[in-house]
Amino acid sequence: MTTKKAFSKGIQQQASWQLKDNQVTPEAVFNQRRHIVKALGLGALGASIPGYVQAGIFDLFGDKKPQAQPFVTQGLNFTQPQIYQAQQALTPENKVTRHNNFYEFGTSKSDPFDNAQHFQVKPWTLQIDGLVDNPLTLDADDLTKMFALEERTYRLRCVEAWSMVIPWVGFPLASLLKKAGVKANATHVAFETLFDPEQMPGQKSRLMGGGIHYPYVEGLTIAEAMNDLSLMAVGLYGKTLPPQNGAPIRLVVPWKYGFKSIKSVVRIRVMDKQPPTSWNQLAPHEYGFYANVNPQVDHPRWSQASERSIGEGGLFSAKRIETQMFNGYGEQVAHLYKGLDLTKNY
Ligand SMILES: Nc1nc2c(c(=O)[nH]1)N[C@H]1C(S)=C(S)[C@@H](COP(=O)(O)O)O[C@H]1N2
Ligand SMILES: [Mo]
Repeated sequence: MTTKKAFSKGIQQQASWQLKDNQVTPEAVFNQRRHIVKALGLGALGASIPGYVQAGIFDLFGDKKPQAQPFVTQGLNFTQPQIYQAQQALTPENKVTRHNNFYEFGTSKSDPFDNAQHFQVKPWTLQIDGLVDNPLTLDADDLTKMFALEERTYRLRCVEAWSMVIPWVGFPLASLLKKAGVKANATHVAFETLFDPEQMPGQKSRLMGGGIHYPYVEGLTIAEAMNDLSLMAVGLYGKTLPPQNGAPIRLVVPWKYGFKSIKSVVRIRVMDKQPPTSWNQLAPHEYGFYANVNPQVDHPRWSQASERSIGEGGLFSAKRIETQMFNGYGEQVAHLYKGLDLTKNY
């Protein structure tokens, strides 16, 4: 699979100066912010600037006042491969970090920001085991140092029919799996989020946690996991992830509904059968294992033909855009599903 091929609609090669007028503003703000950060002499992409300072300077349209002691993010070093740079307006950072699904911290969109600012990401242990030659145990520093980091802008399409465009920083899941050495009989990869009810109130009560049986678990086939698009993200907007977005490390699978992109991962297990997945277990007729974005297969309770683009369309309403098959990444992933009836295997 070559990365030089022309990409489908979603991520065509295009220079930033070719962006249409109506696409320019949020990205321009992002780039301008980088320059301001540099001009202030604050180091690589805002290293160690407390979130509230950044919010105060840059997040002009924030919905609510930040907490007194917000989580502090760190600047990251990364390359910017051309093919994964923004081809469309980025969702403003203050929407990406204030409109979240992270049921461990509560079920409303503002709960993760409100309840996760004191989440501990150090020490952290990420274990890679199961059907591998060399089981790995990564600590907090390994997460950002063990693999070369890249910035990649991906669309995120939630099954609830809203979407964002997010500049992630991370490394391919395949790099990690290759380092561990996947055994020949492996067929699937299972992922697990931290279980720590003391820090995650949603894990204490069924009401707070939306009925999910914790820890949150997800899974991919080996071929999906090895696809170059599958990213282990450790940052967004040039800095380490804030807790509400899945600090210190989360999966991002941009051609699937957002619930596959599991946050705050502590374990990755290579298996020889399909692992159980949280939303599928809770409501199997509504959420499948594959969960590929598909505008032709409606959710039992709503249409999947279009989506609300968060941050676009003004203060009180989001612009509606058409949903694309595989969220626009068909050229990279459609071959994975040859022969599979995508109207049934949702
Ligand atoms: N552990 C865990 N991971 C999770 C979720 C969750 O509730 N718990 N929500 C998922 C859903 S439904 C979506 S849409 C994305 C949202 O990611 P974001 O908040 O970074 O945009 O995270 C996914 N990962
Ligand atoms: Mo979602």
